[in-house]
Amino acid sequence: MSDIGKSITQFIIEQQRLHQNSTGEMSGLLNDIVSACKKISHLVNRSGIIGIDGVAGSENIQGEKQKKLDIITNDVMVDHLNWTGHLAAMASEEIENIIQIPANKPKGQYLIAFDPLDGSSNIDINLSVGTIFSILRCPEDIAEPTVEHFMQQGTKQVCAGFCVYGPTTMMILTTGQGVNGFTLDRDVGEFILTHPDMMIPKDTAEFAINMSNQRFWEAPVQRYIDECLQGEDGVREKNFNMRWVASMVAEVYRVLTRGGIFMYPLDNKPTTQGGKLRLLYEANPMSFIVEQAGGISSTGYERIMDIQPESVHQRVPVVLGSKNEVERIISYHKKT
Ligand code: P6P
Repeated sequence: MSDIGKSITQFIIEQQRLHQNSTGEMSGLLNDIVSACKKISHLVNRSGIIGIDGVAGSENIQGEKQKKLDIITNDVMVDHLNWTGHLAAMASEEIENIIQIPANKPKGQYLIAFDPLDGSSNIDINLSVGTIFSILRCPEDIAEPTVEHFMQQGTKQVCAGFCVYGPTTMMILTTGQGVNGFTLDRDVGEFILTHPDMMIPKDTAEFAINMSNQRFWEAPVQRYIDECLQGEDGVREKNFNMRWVASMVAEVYRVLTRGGIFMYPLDNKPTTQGGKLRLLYEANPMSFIVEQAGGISSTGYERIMDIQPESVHQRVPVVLGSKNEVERIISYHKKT
């Protein structure tokens, strides 16, 4: 019998039962994240009505102008997660240092890194935004985790997910046994399994890249995009479509549903700090999901989930999506 229609709460608990020594901590943490994302969905949907859209007048550690919702959604994540006893510490795109669990609250065995509202530049133009999260184990017997405890390769993730606040609110989740998509049923306030076992088509004719950076790209990316633009008259012998939403959650969800390539490659802009996207709470969780759905996620030169992180807000180039297409791009990088 299909699992479609099953609630995310039931799904999480049944997944837990697949692991014999499970303590239920992960299930508890995931349910806390689900509650936070439901609250964020509500706030995003009402932002214009209750006056929390627009800019906050401040900058984050990234030097990016913060939206009011960047700060509010960060607080929602922290307030939903810092008291439940499942986490040892948190890291957020919006906060420079790691976030400790309050001394009077119980600690748990997991670490979480999150981007509370990815793509927030889209808030005021009513395009999709989302929350991305990555869950790691905290090394044993650590009373107060430090940045060093977050410096784990993406292969060490025990769970990754994102919630996309679009025409529908969807939660996409992996714990290493495939990728499942849940749609928020607002009438009952529960995420319902609508997209079980999501798999990325191995081939595609659709790429997503910010073309305004073209003059800054390295040769392999220039070559790949040029060939796509030549279409059926060129070596690819087929025409390509292009999308760019400027919201990674929307791009990755599209890739999960119909295939494609999403690229934010290295460029030689003076302001570039090794890439645009952040490793711990954007590239790694999305890479875990993409690989679990049969795709590939690379910098062009190496598998993203193999990178040894060196800092919380470290940036990396990202090329992810349909297996055969990413392999072609990787081959172009190898030839360089
Ligand atoms: P650009 C959003 O700020 C983000 O981190 C990703 O979600 C998105 O893919 C990218 O940056 C958009 O970057 O340079 O096109 O605004």
